[in-house]
Amino acid sequence: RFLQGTTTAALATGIGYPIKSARAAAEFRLRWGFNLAESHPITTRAREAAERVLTETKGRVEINVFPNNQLGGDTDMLSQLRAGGLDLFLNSGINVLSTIVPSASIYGLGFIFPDYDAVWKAMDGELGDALRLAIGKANLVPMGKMWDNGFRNITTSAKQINTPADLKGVKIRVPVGALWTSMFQAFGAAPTAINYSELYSALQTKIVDGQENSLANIFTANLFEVQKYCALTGHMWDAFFCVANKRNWEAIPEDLRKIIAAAINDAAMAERTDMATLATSLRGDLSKKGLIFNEPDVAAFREALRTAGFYKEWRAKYGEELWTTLERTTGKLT
Ligand code: X2X
Repeated sequence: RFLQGTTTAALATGIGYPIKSARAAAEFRLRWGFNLAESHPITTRAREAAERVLTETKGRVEINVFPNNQLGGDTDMLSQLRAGGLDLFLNSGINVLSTIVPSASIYGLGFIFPDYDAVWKAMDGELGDALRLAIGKANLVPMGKMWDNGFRNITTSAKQINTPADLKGVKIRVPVGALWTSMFQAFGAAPTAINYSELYSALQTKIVDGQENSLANIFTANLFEVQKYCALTGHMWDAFFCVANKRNWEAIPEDLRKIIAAAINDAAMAERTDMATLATSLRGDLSKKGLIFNEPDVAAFREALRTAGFYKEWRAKYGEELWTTLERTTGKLT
């Protein structure tokens, strides 16, 4: 490929191009998009992975990282990924990815993981493997390790949420995935599915009164500016799959693919540690920003889901095989 015009011109004129721009053009240029803010650890670790890939492939593979919905919201990015304009996409299995791989959302069922040990045992194990298999059948190539998106808590602006009854009729934003809408309907709230790219403005203009997310996202997306209360419900845990467009991925030679996958998976592991570290300080940081925290009785929220028939309904949707795989790691749920 003849893509070296800039380099040649820079050398010929002797103007001070930094060394980086003077390297030979990469054989493979990949676009990697996701919704998280620039300051989120996922972005930092994704950029690190891209640097490592460039070094280890001796410049043959250049990954361009587009955080913060720079390429459009999740719904748009998923279309771009499927069409091949986007090569790599980080997305929650409960979010838009579930619109093409419904089973990928199963780990988002409310209150199924007590802590991170339980989470990673399931997602790095049999349950995660089953979901990666399902994603593979949809012509997407999942990397082996998921990226932590945290346990989720509910924020609101008008009133504090202490019990499930407090959620009655509350207009709450949820991501674009059927499980999320279903869960907040089961709580008695009025959920609206909105992409993360539109979340800040939806809260600011009061299209919705509240939302639910990890403290890391509440912090890095500045949601504390447009929310007043945070109820520490920890109602579900979420993470991102890194998925590649199959055709584009298979066009890359095997040895280079190995380097890319290893760099991405190592970055995911480092990001998990970042999130664990952040978890110890975010509540304090957000309090300083004015967010008012409360710790509701979480059992009441779980009971509200059970009473509404939420687990039964989703058991039927996921099917007995996947449900059994899930319960092998979580214990009996219904
Ligand atoms: O959209 C969200 O709330 C986010 C960033 O947490 C997800 O992608 C699920």
